[in-house]
Amino acid sequence: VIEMKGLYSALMCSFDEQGQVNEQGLREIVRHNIDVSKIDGLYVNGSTGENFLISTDQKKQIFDIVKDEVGSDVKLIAQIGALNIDEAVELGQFATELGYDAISAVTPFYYKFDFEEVTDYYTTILENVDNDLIIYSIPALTGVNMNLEQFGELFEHEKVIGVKFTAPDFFLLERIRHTFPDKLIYSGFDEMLLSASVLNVDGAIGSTFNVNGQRAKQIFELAQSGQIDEAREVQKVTNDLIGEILDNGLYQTIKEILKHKDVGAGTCRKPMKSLTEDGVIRAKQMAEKYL
Ligand code: NAY
Repeated sequence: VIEMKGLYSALMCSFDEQGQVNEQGLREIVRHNIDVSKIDGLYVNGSTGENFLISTDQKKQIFDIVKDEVGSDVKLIAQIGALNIDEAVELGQFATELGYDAISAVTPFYYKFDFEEVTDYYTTILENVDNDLIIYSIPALTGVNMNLEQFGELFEHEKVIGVKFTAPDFFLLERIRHTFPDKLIYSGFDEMLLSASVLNVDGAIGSTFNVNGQRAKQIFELAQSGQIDEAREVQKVTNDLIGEILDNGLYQTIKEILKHKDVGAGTCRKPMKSLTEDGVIRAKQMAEKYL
């Protein structure tokens, strides 16, 4: 698992006005992440990829294009979690055959599943997909909160190699880190990267790394070498930017910033709204000020 450590962009996807995948734009986003943001890997079809707004065929199309563009330049994690368990298995098999380094699955959401059901979901995926798996925990969006013991139960399966931990709970994060030193922990909130890095996470997965990857890497590396004052400075600038992005509309603004870098990032899928004219101007100002 050591080679899976590092910083991963939660990859954006480019869509055209009809909501179809824009292949050229998607390839440009991938290249920007590798060549400019200098990330170690890509987390494909996560929340940031608007995964829960698109069809199974589109998910496969994206897995395909991204693998084709990346080759073996950086690590690839395929987010395959879905409420339809058959779809999750099918996508897991698909991404594994394409050569993705690991799969990841969001906890099942919406119906307020209990832990027995969550365990059954992961077991079904693990029994049917021949790949390592990273749990994707994002309680604020899924409603699924797991405690230390429950993470421990899921980690007992040797193919469960880690967790993408997207929660502002540093008590739990520290307990997981301490209790499971051999599992991979990826921090999921970019604005808390320094705090998570100090607790010795193995990496991070973030939406803003699509544009701010170099700073994210600095924060992570400075924290690892104990240069906390310097890391805090970079986190401060990063959070100035993230604050402005969140105020203006998260995914729309990151796409607009990418467009100012000549990356064909396209639009967001409905029902996500488009930026207003003012929002477009603000994104341009962010691009000029920070990137
Ligand atoms: C995903 O699956 O794409 C992620 O969850 C990546 C983590 C991001 N979470 C969400 C919900 O977008 O990067 C974060 C987040 O956008 C960022 O910290 C701003 O809050």
